[in-house]
Amino acid sequence: MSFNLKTYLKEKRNLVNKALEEYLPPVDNPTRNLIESMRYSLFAGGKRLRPILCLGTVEALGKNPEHCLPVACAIEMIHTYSLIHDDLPAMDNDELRRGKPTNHVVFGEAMAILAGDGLLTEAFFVLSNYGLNDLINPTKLLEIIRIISNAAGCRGMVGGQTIDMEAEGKEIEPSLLEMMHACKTGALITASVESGAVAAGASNEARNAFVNYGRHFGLAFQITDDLLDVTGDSEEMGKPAGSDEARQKSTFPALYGLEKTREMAKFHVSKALENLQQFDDRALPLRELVKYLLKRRK
Ligand code: GRG
Repeated sequence: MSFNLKTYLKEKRNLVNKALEEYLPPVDNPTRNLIESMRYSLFAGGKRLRPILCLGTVEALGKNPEHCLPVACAIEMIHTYSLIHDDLPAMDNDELRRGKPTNHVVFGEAMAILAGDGLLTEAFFVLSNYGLNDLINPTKLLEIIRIISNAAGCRGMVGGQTIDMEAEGKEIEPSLLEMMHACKTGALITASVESGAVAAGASNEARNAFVNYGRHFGLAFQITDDLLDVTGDSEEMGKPAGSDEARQKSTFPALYGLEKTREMAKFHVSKALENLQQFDDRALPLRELVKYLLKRRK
């Protein structure tokens, strides 16, 4: 079967961008600045990785991914809020993201906080307002909301961010490093595939396989992100390389060295692929996507 990942990603990104436009409130007074600030980061050129994982899972299970667009877009809104808050002076104090000035640099700190709050809340509005359709019934929608809120909050992303913040400048145990990443970036990635699986009506066995794919994908993603911070090109990445070391962050390369870290990335990619073995050719995009992590440059 011939398959072009680049074309696939572009097609899915377009679908997601169109749906986001449809769901977002219009830029209008008196909240013009807030909506502009939310839109600025939401349309700043993100890869749309999490929504694509969600749609790809629905497709792998033979269902129409378009029915899952509200779920995919809600996840991207949560992801974008997390990046806006992560860049704030009180957190990482970053001035560049996706090659553009960060939200607080453009709109000021207070508005950036509100834009993040707005996006997080909007995600759950989108889910509840647009989520029900021929594929997703109320029971599935409630389960999807449970999965996403669990992954985004203190048991997931916010919890991971807390561990990260408190570990800065300290050397942490490898097990805590893995747990931090599983929560900080892995949880939302896993929730993207799991919610797609629930929407498509996966059996328990299939759902577990996707969850395991998501966990290994998340770790491979974070490990390759750490590698890029050491070996990547600032211009291509749209953010400065070497920032982890400058901040004395515990990373996989710092703990294990480059060679072992590359092996670990390969290991998680192969485990992710192993979990897709039971699925047919419709899972090809998910297979190619995880393999692509080993080649990514941003
Ligand atoms: C502030 C509550 C709160 C959480 C922040 C996810 C996160 C938690 C921080 C991001 C820190 C970071 C840069 C981690 C490295 C991996 C990562 C999540 C990169 C950004 O995700 P991509 O590459 O971004 O999918 P794009 O720009 O493509 O959307």
